[in-house]
Amino acid sequence: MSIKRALLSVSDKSGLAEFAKGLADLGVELLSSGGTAKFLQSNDIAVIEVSDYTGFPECFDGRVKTLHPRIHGGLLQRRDLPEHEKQAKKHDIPPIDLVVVNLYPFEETIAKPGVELEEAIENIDIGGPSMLRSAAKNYSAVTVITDPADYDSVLAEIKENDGDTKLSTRERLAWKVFQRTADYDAAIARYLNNEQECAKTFNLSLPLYSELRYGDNPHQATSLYGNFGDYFEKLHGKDLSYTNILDIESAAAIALEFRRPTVAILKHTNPCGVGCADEDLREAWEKAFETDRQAPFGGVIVTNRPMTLALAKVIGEIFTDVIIAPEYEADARAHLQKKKNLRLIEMLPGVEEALKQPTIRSAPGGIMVMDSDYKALGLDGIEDKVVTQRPPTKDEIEAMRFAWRVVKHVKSNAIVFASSDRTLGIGAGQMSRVDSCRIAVWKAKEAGLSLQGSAVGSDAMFPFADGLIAAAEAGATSAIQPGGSMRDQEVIDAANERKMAMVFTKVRHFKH
Ligand code: 93A
Repeated sequence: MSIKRALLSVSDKSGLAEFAKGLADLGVELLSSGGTAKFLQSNDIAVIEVSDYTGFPECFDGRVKTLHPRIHGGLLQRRDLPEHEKQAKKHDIPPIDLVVVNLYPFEETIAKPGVELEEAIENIDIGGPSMLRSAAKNYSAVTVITDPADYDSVLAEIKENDGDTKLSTRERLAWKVFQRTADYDAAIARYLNNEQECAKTFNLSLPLYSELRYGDNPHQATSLYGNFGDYFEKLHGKDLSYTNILDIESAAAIALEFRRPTVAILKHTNPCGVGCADEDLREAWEKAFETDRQAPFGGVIVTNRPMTLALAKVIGEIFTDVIIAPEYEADARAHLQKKKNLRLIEMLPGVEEALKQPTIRSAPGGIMVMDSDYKALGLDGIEDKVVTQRPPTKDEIEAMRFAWRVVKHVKSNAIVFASSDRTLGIGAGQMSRVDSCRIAVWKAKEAGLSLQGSAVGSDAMFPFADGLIAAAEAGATSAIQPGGSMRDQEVIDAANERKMAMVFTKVRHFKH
């Protein structure tokens, strides 16, 4: 039996014209779905459109093109059963001997960053796999090709083999088809499972933004949902991981806390140092870096001004994982891009709005949705919030403001020593506040920085006087904290005894 009729319906049209021409030259009648028919006709190859062949138009935006008994009957009818032959005659369903189908590019579609669920769904091919499977099931009589790489060898075989393929070839091609449709369906299932996990967890239908490099650890797979790309753009460097995303969020939040040109260095979402300057970003960097010259290794650097070549050159000297800026001057970017693995991130306009969105965390069996802490600060009317006998000097107020803006972004329990334009010592994430205070004092000493006349900021109340006393003994002359402890009076007394000025913001900035 020789091949008389072929059906061609492909998304990837490479190599198709030559193959179809070869078939037409052998006298094979060609049927094609709309786009493929147009493509072949534009290559001067005669085809019958499937809609003419079935007498039924393509409909529902092309969702139904080839799903018709005249097509599937043509593919599935057995050639060795008289009963099938009878039915084929009765219903006027001639046999189709060869099928060439490759599928809507589902995998390529979902690999695009920021792809919407709707676009992904429209790229799920139904008619294509159906034809492939019908033909592959009937491989005893039907040749089925889904890989353009098979065109040449199949055509050669048809020519050499009296107008038909060998059974062994058809069997191999059928196996290839089922492998392909299985892979295709697996990709769809994987994608929808992720979508549903997200929808289930957040009761939101956020699109998958991208799979991340990995989670906290390499064995933890992590996916990012939503519109991250609307706020941050990666200009250069390795793929982002879960910890990168957390760091980027923390870094942006700190940098945008300040109006003056600011540089902050972070590690594991905590600032190692923050510095402000009037103009020169390098000066801001120096102040930030002096706070801690060791911890920034492998860290994150952020600035709230366009990255200059001068700053790029100094920070390019230390090993950094991620750099974030609202813009990069061309020479600064070129300089930093010399480092293959360094990730360069641009903060896009509107990022402050994103930081004001609620914080979502998993909880056993559900999720917690919490207002963002980005909005509240607690510095308004700071002069009226003094609780000590001595009011703060202007400098002390500025230092307290600085300490408060930073301590808000440090993991609790958090203590920050600062002057008006820089951090001097940071103690983060300890189980007792007094230990955070001791660590901040020790870090300042290690960095060779004097805490004399500094302000100490505490993200939550001092529950006892000991933390405040430790700060005073280290040289702090002003303190800023929410207040609200049962022992507030003891803490105020300790401050008064040491002639400190202290402010109660009445706003707490725990960060867990
Ligand atoms: O939308 S579908 O799921 N419904 C169909 O009936 C159908 N028939 C063929 N997809 C369908 N196809 C696919 O269209 C093929 O698998 C192929 O990828 C593509 C070719 O369409 P066109 O010939 O219009 O470019």
